[in-house]
Amino acid sequence: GIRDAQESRGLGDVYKRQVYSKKHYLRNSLTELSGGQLVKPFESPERIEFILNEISKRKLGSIFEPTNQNLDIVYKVHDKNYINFLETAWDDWIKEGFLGEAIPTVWPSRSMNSKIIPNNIEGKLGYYCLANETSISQGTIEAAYESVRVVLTAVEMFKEEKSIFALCRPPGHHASKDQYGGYCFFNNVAIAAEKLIEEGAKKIAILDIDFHHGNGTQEIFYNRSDVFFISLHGDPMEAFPHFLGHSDEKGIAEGEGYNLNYPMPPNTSYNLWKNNLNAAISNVKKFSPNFLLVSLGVDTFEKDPISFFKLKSNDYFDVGRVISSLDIPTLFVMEGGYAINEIGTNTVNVLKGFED
Ligand code: SP5
Ligand code: ZN
Repeated sequence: GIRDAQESRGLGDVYKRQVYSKKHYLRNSLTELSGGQLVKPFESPERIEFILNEISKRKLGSIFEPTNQNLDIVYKVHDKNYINFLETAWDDWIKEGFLGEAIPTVWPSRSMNSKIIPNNIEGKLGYYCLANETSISQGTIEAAYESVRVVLTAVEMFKEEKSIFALCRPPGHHASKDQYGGYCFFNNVAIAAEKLIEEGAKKIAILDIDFHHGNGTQEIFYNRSDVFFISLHGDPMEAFPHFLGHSDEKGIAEGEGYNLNYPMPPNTSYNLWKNNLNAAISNVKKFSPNFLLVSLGVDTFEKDPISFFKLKSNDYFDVGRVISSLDIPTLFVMEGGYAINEIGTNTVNVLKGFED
């Protein structure tokens, strides 16, 4: 069952600690624009429930609720106007009398690339959105803040634990300083990194193994050398988010050399993927960070409905083993994974492989 974080503090619990909030359910959008249709979103509440059930079934360890957290840290990662927009978007949309969920229809795209933020909600949606498969619905912002509380509670557990799992939902790695999309609103893993740095950490590595490139995380830390971002993902020439994630994106200014992308083609199987994981791991090792944050998506799975890699359920044990070889305090942060029936198995396989 779910225990209060206070309850077992300092008891030398040998099991992994996990943080989960049932309030993720507040993110319960009904529509995703996909293939020209409005379909039931792939990023659904059931995802996290399946993972939670598998954690209990396979006795992975204690599950904690998030504690009260100072959310000011969100302002260090995201733009103030963007946060204000997210907080008011649903109300503004409803005030216009619209009947569906909030979806933008127009953007400040290349041919009218204005930096002036419109007052009107339809204009604002276009300004702050990077991918409009992601509808904003009632409760979205509350769930997004709860997802941040989950990751911040997990960060606190580094005081007692070397490896932690934050069951974040909604996910975060596509959210940039001032844009939402790809099912993401606040960049949970970036907020965790910023929190650790605020508390004195000098060097953080973020290893993003979600199928999709973590464009938001890359953008947030692109000019910084204290956060090394490394991503394995579907080649943006063929896959979402389409406009970032190429191998020549190495970082800028002080951040040059602290961004690394491993794009891979359709039908990539574990053999090639693992070669790139090993290369990524050896770069993390050279960097020698105080903490490793893993953006953990299992949409690399062969049966994922929106992705094109071919990893098998058993491969995820090995993924966990390889990451654990670094022997660095590690926080796993949940990102994507849409093959509902296997999402629990695949996620827990990574964590079990890591433990062993
Ligand atoms: C966190 C995360 O994994 N976000 C991913 C968001 C991807 N959304 C757009 C997906 C479009 C995929 N279209 C491919 C259809 C394959 N039949
Ligand atoms: Zn993904």
